[in-house]
Amino acid sequence: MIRFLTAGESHGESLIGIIEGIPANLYLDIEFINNELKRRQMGYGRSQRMAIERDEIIVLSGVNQGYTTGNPISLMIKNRGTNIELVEITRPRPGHGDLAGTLKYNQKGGRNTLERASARETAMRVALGSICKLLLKEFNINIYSHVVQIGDIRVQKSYKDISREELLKADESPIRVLDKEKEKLMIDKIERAKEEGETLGGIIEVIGMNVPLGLGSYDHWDRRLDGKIAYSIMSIPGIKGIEFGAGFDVANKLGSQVHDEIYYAEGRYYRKSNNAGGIEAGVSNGEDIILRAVMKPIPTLKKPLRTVDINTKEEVVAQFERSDVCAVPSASIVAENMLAYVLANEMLIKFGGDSMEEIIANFENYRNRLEDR
Ligand code: EPS
Repeated sequence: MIRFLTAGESHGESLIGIIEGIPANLYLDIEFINNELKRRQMGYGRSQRMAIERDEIIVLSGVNQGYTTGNPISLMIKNRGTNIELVEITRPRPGHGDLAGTLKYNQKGGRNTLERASARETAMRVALGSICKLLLKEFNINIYSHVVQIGDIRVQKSYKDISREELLKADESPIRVLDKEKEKLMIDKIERAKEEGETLGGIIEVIGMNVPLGLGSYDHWDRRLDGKIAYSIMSIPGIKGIEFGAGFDVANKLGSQVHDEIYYAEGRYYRKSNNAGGIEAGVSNGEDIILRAVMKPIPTLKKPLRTVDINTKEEVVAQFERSDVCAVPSASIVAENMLAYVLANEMLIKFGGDSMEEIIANFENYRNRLEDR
């Protein structure tokens, strides 16, 4: 089993992460991990802070001569953008954790909540998740993402029409959008929101390719793969909902229009549609895992909403400090890496072992058994 913890404040010295359960003898490609961190930092509409940060990992333990040892891996990312005045937050922002955190932890204000609830923490999640991505790559499992909606502008293309090669092009777009016309409209929209002191949310799509049949289980409620993925994606700051495959649209359709018919060729079962998003009864069915998640607009507004001063109880407007206008493209990279964590963990649950060699042998054995079944 893989487990991880992160620590660190948004404007503290650094972020720290510990991940355990990564098997021995996995090549830890630092360049790949740093590139994932770079992908998360990009995106039109991020705070000026992204020009300051140059996220890079420092490996503190669990790796010897480039390979994992099976020991817990600990990482550090240094914060550079710590140049703001850390004033107390006494006028809590609606939609942020300021008020609940102040009262729950008996604080003078929301500062300590802001520091930990900040999406800065997701930098470390991406670093740790990209170790999981490296593990998945050993089995040719890859994860992609793109942005399908920002504000009310939606890309019409669905996952059915997008190839792997096309998905790779999301990295070339400043907002990870695969439709050039919509991309322009979205960038204009972000620009306008910025001028107006507003913020924007959106929808991301994440795709796991070449995921083997049989990850997850229906034997108990907490082993269902879709449940585990939903939990991990919903844990990303700002995410308010998730759907798989055809998603909420299935409510409008008949059973015969929704379920993916089963075919067989060249020693394997396959489907011509993927409305299930690659999961049936909580188990991966061998098709791509497809999910979409919605992110709310960032709660820190230059054009602030009404709130109550926690000292005077007077009606005031919410506090503002440097923030993003739109972080939807970044959320897609965080979601890729949270999905990688869940899938890598499921690979170990099913094919578990202490070294990569052992896991690969278990996997091959299973694959041979499935052939011509
Ligand atoms: C964030 C506010 C901004 C973002 C930050 C998340 O930070 P600051 O207030 O220092 O400008 O830049 O995101 C990151 C630092 C990051 O690495 O993603 C917030 O309030 O959540």
